[in-house]
Amino acid sequence: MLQVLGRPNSVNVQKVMWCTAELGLEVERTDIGGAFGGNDGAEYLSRNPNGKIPTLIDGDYVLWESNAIVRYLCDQYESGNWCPDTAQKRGHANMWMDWYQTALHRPMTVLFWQLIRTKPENRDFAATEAAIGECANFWAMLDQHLTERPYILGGEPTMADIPLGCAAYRWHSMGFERPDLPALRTWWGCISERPAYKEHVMLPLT
Ligand SMILES: N[C@@H](CCC(=O)N[C@@H](CS)C(=O)NCC(=O)O)C(=O)O
Repeated sequence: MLQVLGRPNSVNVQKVMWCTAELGLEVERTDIGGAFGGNDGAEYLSRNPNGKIPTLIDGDYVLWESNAIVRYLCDQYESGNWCPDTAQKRGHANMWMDWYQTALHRPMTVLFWQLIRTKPENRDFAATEAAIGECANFWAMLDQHLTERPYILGGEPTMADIPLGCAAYRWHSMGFERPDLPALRTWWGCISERPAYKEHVMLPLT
C-alpha cells in the first residue's frame, strides 16, 4: 500500500491525498510535521533530506516534492483523465502546476499565516494587504484563462487542477474581501462538489 508522510492540514499533503483519492488508491497516511514533528529526525531525513512534508513511499520507491508526487501518481496509476495524454497537454499541466508553486504559493502562504496562524493583535496589516493584492492579480489571471474552459486544461479535471484547486479552497474560505472572479468561482464550485476534494482539502483551516 502507498504511504504518505505528512499532517493533513498541510496544503502540500492535501494535494497528494486528494490525488490518491481521485485515482482510487489505498493510502496509509502518517501524521508528521508541524505539531507532530518527526520531519527533522534521522529516519525521516534519510528518506527526504529536505525535511519537509509530504513524502510518498511506494514500495522501494520514495519521492518528495508535492507536485512531483502528483505527477508521478497520475502517470503511474491513472486510468482516466488525470494524466493528460499528450506531451503538449502535459506541458500545459506542468506549466500551471509550476506557476502555482513559483508565483501564487508564496503570497498565499503569507496570507494564510497572517489570517489563520497569527493572532489578530499580532498581524501585519500591510503585509496582509500586499499579499491579498498579489494573490488577487494571480487569481485574476487564472479567472481569465477559465473563461474559455471549465477546467484548467479543458473539459475535464487533470493534475493541473490539483495544486491550484487546493489553494482555491483557502482563497475562498479565509475572511477578507475578494474581487469577484466569476470563472474562478464557477471552476472552484465544480471542484468543491468532488467527494475526494471535500474529504481531503475542505478541512478546517488550522
Ligand atoms: N516544495 C515542497 C514544500 C513542502 C513544504 O514546505 N511543506 C511544509 C508544509 S505545507 C512543511 O514541511 N513544513 C514544515 C512542517 O510541517 O513541519 C512541496 O511542495 O512538497
